[in-house]
Amino acid sequence: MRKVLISLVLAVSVSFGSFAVTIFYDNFDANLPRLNGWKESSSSYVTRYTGSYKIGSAAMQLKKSSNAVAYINISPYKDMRLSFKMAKYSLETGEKLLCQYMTGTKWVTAATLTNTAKSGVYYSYTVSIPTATTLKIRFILNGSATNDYGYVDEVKLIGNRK
Ligand SMILES: [Ca+2]
Repeated sequence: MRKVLISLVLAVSVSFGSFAVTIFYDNFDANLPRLNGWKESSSSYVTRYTGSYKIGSAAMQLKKSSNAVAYINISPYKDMRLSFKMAKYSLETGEKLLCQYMTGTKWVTAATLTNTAKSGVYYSYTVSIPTATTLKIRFILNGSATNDYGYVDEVKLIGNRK
């Protein structure tokens, strides 16, 4: 019985032993004229959006064919996890909203939201990020018309200090 208790205490202290820190977080709720910390392919197609499909007071909206990239210095960190939420509206067959990341020379697809997803509903994703110097996170909408929309919210990168 005592042995069981000790293992339990050990297991708890291992899981809470190192506290994850927030390395990057954007909920797009800050009322700024432009998205802060993102490089947009187009300032008219990638915007801060306060309409129906958001968490909190705003989200990032991507229109037609566009993307937004964030560059994050991750050299002090390890055990990283990237989480984010994506929604779509009015996408047709073959059109999709993607999240990709790069820590070396190749983009890795973290999540794909296709036209078959429910419109205006946020889907949550979490992926592990390998240890590296720089992390690029990219959201891409492969739509074809200006009424094809992708939405991104609650982008968060957590990790432990090395
Ligand atoms: Ca938000």
